[in-house]
Amino acid sequence: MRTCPGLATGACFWGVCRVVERTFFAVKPDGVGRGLVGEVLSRLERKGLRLVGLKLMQVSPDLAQRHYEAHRDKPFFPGLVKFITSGPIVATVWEGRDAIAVVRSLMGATDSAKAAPGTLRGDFALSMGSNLVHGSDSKEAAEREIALFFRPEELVGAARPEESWLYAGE
Ligand code: RTP
Ligand code: MG
Repeated sequence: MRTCPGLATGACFWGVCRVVERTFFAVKPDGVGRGLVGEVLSRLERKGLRLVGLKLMQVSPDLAQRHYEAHRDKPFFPGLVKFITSGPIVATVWEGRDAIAVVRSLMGATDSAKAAPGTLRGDFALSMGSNLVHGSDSKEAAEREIALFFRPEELVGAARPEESWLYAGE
């Protein structure tokens, strides 16, 4: 595989070029505090997604408010900001085919008690508030959230040798 010239997040396999999607994904303070970082990230790695950004960080109230600005008027907003700033998170960016939808499906439903077994929330959480992980829910959100948490130079594309097996020429 090689990176396509002219495409910010493109890739070529056997001469076929495709646009690869990027998404923002975070392990929330409960996941870090419960020692589940490795377990969580390994699910995305095993799926075949490519890790292109990673940092352990403390979210400030200002960053939390900007990240969750779509929920600013909701009654749960103050609690959401309090929770996401209550301890370190692991902020990541992943790349791959349909990465946004793929990560959302690996996460499971927002209310962990209702999340399907086999999903991250379904297997490791019980709560609506402390629901372990965050993932961008649209292309616009992914672009916005990646830019909020990472500088461009912090994102590193590292091809995985087995990608020729992961993508059947798509
Ligand atoms: P996230 O943004 O954290 O990845 O979660 P999500 O997309 O699955 O859910 P979203 O609708 O974006 O809500 C953001 C977070 O707010 C809390 N929430 N509480 N009490 C409630 O009705 C309620 N609804 C949402 C959850 O912690 C959710 O992760
Ligand atoms: Mg959301």
